[in-house]
Amino acid sequence: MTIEERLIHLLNVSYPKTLTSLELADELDLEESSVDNLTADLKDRNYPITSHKQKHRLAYPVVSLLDIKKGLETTFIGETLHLHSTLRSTNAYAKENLSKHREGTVILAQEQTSGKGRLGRNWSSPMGGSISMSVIVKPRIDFAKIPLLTQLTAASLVKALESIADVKIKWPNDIILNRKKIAGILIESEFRGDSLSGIIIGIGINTNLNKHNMPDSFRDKASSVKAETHTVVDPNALIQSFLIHFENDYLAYMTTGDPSPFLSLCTEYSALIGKDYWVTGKDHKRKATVKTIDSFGRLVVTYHDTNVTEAINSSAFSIRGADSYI
Ligand code: BT5
Repeated sequence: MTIEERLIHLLNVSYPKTLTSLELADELDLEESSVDNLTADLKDRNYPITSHKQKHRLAYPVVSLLDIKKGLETTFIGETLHLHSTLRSTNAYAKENLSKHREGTVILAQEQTSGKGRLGRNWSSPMGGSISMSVIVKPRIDFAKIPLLTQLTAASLVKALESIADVKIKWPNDIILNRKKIAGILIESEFRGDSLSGIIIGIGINTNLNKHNMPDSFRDKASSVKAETHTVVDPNALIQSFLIHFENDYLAYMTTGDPSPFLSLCTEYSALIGKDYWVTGKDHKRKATVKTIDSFGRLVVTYHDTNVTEAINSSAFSIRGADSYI
């Protein structure tokens, strides 16, 4: 455990109160001047710390391994956790180091400099106000069932978030609050030859992010939990809750092979079902009514032009409102 991690933990525990340099120095067994240098360095790196006359506090709690581990009641998911201050992408890092890590290992970063979305898109994860997390799993699974893990993860994430906010799922991988995207899921599979070496479950959540820290390009369709609920989120409690739900849901699916529990939750919390959207494929854009999610995790839609009902695949289609994101 580095001094930096211990300092963040102390500030998390005392949040929203301040701690003096002297109090921190005593706890960390450092000189007061070293504490001031350390907090100044963290501020330079955009950690949300404010300091005034040798008193320090966080603007909101930030990710800390000590705080996640405290009371984490899982058996293997999160048994090993790694937290990096900066990574290009937690998914890319997990992929590069897949063979070194056991199933259940969780990689976290305070910020990503090149976070990945689906289909080559970018994911923005500035310092402090967001969760960037990748969970490594190594299941024996029929390859056709891998896309279902996106729905499983969405269900676990909704269970973790529902006590904080009135969230919905925009199939296949967006978590929505007040019609704005507050979290996204990116599942990547790694193969060696014909065999699956592992699956990386990437999750990005805008917890305490300020809207002005989001790029202009998607500010109108994105938000954070704090911006929508006006309540500060404890990212460590949220990660803990997600890991517990994910472990339960994943183990149940691996044991029974039955996706219906998480698919029915995805249906129940769907932001799309019963409404009309534009369905965009490779070479068409058609108006359709969204009916349900089928047992393969596909979205079932009825096209308005032909009245034909079809199940569509998440890798080939996207769903948009007439003139808005949803
Ligand atoms: C996603 O892609 O929503 C998947 C996001 C997964 C991010 C996690 S973070 C940890 C792990 N490591 C990674 O490198 N990635 C995963 P997609 O559905 O393609 O959405 C991407 C689109 O969402 C972008 O094109 C933007 O329009 C928008 N976007 C980007 N950053 C956002 C943010 N922070 N909040 C809301 N929308 C965002």
